[in-house]
Amino acid sequence: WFTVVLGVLAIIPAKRERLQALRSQHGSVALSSGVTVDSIVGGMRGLKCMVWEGSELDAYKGIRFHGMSITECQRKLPAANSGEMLPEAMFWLILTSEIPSAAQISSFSSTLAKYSELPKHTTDLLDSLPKSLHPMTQLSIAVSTLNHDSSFAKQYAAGLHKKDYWSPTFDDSINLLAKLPTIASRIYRNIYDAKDQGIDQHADWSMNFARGMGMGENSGMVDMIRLYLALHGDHEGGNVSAHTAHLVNSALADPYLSYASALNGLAGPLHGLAAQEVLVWVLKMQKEIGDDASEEAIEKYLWKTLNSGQVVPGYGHGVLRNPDPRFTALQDFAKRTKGCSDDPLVKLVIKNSQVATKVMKEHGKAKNPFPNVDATSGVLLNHFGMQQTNFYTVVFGVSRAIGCLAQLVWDRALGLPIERPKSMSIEAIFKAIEEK
Ligand code: FCX
Repeated sequence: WFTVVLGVLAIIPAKRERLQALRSQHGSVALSSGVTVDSIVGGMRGLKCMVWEGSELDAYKGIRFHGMSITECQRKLPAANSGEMLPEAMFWLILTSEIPSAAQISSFSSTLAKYSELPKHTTDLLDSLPKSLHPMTQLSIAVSTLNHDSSFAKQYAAGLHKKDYWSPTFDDSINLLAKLPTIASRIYRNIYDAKDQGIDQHADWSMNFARGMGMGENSGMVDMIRLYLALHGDHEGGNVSAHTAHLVNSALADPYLSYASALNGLAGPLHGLAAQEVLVWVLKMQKEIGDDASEEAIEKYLWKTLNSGQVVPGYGHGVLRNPDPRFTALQDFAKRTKGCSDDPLVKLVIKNSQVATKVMKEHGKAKNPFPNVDATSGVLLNHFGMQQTNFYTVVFGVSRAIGCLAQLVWDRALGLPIERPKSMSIEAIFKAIEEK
């Protein structure tokens, strides 16, 4: 092991130099139509190379669900009695491009409740996992086990015609949506010893999620979960979780295996885990500089993070070049919910959002100096009673299924092929440029 490590260490500086030279000398050279060296070595930023039906992301306006902004969705989608839009209505819109009626959503919520029960092998496995295992790992494991009863896998093995793949994909997707809150809340109870209030067959998806965590009577939390699940559902297809689900499913792995893979990507700190990272970072800041910290003290704390080579969690974005409208929607929720904006930690997050953008601009590296959704989601979950920061990405994981699973249905209905982009070594790219 040691000799191999030494061998790798010896060649890292030279390889880094070659990559740097490639970018600085030939970054804008296109190797195939529209595909520059920069896009090949730069994480394929902005490369238009996949179909995604449910939503589109504009760098300045933010997310649109079949053309509708978040505010329009809040106005037009069926809502709970409290007025908060229902995430299952967002799923319907994303999948069908139609605004469902209240009656359709009420019946859909009941369907989700009806299929929410988990198979015994899944609950036994979940109950056997160590409490110290990260809840995202537990979620991904549990979702994978549902593949045991996949309609798609069974019908495919029995010789299903290609044109019908979408139908069992749809069945598995609805079944998975129904079961995700049950899995997530079981993980919550197993790790944090909460009380199970049981599934209410007449309640909506979010209420049953909250009930599974013993929070069904906490109306602020239930509404926060409704909004959170609706907002995080889809953010077009290029992000790590969405793209992973689409990629893995393109090999005709069933929706459970595809979505479990997406969850493993969501668990990365530059993606969904940022929700957890933000609150951990803010709590450390609070401990170090206090609740009522001055702008100078916040600024100093931000520079300390940046100067130690770490990212400021909750800031920056691969596509957005303005404050994230999902961030704004959550901040609006805090403003209209009694007591929320008086919470010292919520106040600190708001103050930080003003100072951080200024510091990020001065730092000059991030193309987007503004807050993304993760900058504020955790502090609100914390306000309503979910203090367990390492569970925040699980809530994200329940939500992101909305967009990923709707797309898998379309992927199979449209007969999209297995994904197989072309890769090249650094030297092969140099050679291709020379030969041009
Ligand atoms: N703090 C410090 N540096 C940052 C930064 C931040 N918040 N955001 C970007 N940068 C740095 C990058 O690390 C990169 O540095 P490098 O040149 O040394 O590699 C440089 O600025 C340019 O990056 P940029 O093109 O602006 O951003 P990317 O598309 O590469 O990355 C993410 C986008 C979101 C990964 C990046 O902004 C980041 O790490 N943010 C913090 C983590 C976070 O909040 N993630 C959640 C994002 C999202 F909302 C979600 O998926 O949920």
